[in-house]
Amino acid sequence: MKCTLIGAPVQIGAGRLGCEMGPSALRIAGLASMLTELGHEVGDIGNVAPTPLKPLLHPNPAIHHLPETVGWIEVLEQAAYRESEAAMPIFLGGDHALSAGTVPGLARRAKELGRPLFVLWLDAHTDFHTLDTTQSGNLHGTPVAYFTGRSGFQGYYPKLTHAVDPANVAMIGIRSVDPAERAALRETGITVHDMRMIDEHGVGVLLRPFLEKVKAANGLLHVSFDVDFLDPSIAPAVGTTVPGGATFREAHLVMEMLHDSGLVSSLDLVELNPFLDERGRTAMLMADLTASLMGRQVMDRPTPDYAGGIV
Ligand code: 4U7
Ligand code: MN
Ligand code: MN
Ligand code: MN
Repeated sequence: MKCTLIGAPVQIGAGRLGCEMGPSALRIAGLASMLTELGHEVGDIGNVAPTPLKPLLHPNPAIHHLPETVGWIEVLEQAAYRESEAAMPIFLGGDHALSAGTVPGLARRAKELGRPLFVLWLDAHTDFHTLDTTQSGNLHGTPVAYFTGRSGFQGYYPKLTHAVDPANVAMIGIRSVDPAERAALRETGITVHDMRMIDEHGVGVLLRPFLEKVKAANGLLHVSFDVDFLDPSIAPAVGTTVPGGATFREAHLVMEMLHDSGLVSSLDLVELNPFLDERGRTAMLMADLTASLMGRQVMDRPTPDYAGGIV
């Protein structure tokens, strides 16, 4: 498979600086050579830079770095659309605000291909705030609300060419949801699998029906992988740690099932803050998990085809 690495050193969407170093850390962890060893043809276009700033002021006083965020969204929408034509784009973050650019660009590509875009959101958080509801003002908490077409971004974030159907979004790993997000999520068709669901059913049982849905619809699948999906004990390099995250084994299973599905067409690796890492272990884990998603296996053993499922 052809894949292209795209560095997106966005850090102002988060509350703590440092995600700017994420693309470098992922490259230093050896991501490109791991993918080459798996037989992929890997390109790297380097890092993109935000479009020039336009003055923007929103009435919510908590919001910070709105013009910068919009600059990143614009450039990443274009990069995602362009780079998804000939290869699988892998975005090296950068904080999660970058997905407000990558996902709309991929939605535009999917529309052109006449195929629906599905999004798998691996995260502790739902990132479902609008500019009006965010209390931290950290805009990495807003991408899902934006790309699913919620109102509350008009006149600030770029006008969406194609929103993602909320029914095509599944979230796994959720364990921190603000009241305004929870209320808004109730009204949407987004599938939210919190950690309790993982504990009760197992992550494989939750993921399988979503993959079947993507396959049945001949969809494109974008995976947005926030480092804080993982438990902080194995992935400390993130500003927004929440205890009780996915284990090493759960994350590997998700990656291996994604690979076996053959459906993944693009990937965000986000929220890695190397300033908070311990001897590069989180960067290396993210690279390692990406290798699993791209086909590294312990044995040549396909995902068993269990009949049925709980959800
Ligand atoms: B991330 C938060 F309050 N909801 O809005 C907020 F809990 O991309 C966190 O998932 C957002 O890391 C986390 O600031 C954004 C908070
Ligand atoms: Mn996130
Ligand atoms: Mn998160
Ligand atoms: Mn985070």
